[in-house]
Amino acid sequence: MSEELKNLKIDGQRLWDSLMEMAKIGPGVAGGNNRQTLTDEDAEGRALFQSWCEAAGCTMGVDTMGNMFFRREGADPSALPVYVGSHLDTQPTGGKYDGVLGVLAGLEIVRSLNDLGIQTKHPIVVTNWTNEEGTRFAPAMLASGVFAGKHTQDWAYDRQDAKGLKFGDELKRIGWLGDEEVGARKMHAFFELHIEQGPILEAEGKDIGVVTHGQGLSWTQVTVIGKDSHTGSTPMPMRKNAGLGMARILEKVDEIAWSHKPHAVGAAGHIDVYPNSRNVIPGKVVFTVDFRSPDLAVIQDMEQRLRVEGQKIADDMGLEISFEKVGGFDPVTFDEGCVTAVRSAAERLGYSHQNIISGAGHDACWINAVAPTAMVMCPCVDGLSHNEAEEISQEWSSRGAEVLFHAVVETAQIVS
Ligand code: HGY
Ligand code: MN
Ligand code: MN
Repeated sequence: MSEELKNLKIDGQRLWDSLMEMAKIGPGVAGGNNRQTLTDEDAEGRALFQSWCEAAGCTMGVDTMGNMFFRREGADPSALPVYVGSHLDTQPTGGKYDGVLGVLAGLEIVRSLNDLGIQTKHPIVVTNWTNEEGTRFAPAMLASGVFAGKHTQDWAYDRQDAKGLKFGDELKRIGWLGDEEVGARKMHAFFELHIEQGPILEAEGKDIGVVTHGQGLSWTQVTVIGKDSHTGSTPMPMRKNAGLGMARILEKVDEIAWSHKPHAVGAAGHIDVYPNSRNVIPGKVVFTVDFRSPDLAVIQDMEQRLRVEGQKIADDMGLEISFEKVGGFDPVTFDEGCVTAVRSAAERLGYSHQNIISGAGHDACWINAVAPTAMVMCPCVDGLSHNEAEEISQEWSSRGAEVLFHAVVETAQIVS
């Protein structure tokens, strides 16, 4: 089998051109992308992806969470397909490669198999998972989570964005509410290529990350209530400053994460201050604390200490506080067989590689619960992501896609 795989090459320039073409849809303001889930820009990107996949001979299926599936037939149509993909939605100040590289590398595999006239035993299905980012509608990996049975569809449909628009209504509005039952599809395996979104591979001079595990994630939404009052005429002892309460709690979040160094991380990326007026003491703040670690016990300790310390800070300041778990998943261990397929592909191709734990969450973290799953990572410049300046080299994208190609085709088994 390995001999046949040796000459499997993708067209790196075609993949790069497709990345640049997709990047024109939902442009950001600083060279990246703002193609948030279920926006008109997301719909435009989906339509472009659909046109490319259908031009490559694939047939489309869409489920009731808007997940898109493009099937390349196999020699044995009854064999469970090998799925490969990621997400096309971006952060509001996102990069051109986060998620998109994994989806378009899946398409490049189909295009390359067509060029090479290769048929695989198992069908291959290229996938775009809806709302991986979880920015507009929390939590992250929402649609792959419903697919894996982690959330109900009704709960997902009710998720609201900052303007009070509901996920289910927006999915219908953009015309991507499919008819397939979500989660009904069964997989032989799932592979996802993703940029590392961290500094390790570039610093170590490695082209490929063989992702053995994914760290766990916890999102706790904290609401602190004080009292709106005049910033000028309210004496200091009389203030009930929710903004100050939040600041003290966020100091504590940083301390808690550092107490579990070197792996744990903690911060708040989402912060809403009310009334957010220059001369009003904030009477209410709502913010989401994002804790992560490869160790579940550490995540649970950080969550617990946030509640205890946060309550103490609020009590000392005469503030009210409430906590709501709005997202999270346990650390994952990817499938040994699929991880080995990734590692042996990198070895066969002669690409430098190392094992790595994913710092970011990915759809693969949920799909791992319902199918043998593994990820391939490529470096990104300065480890930067979730920033419009996110950058990778064309060589990194080609090598990551080639390793993905070998792992997918080895798992799908070449028959001719
Ligand atoms: O939050 C995450 O880790 C992913 O980028 N959505
Ligand atoms: Mn991503
Ligand atoms: Mn992301």
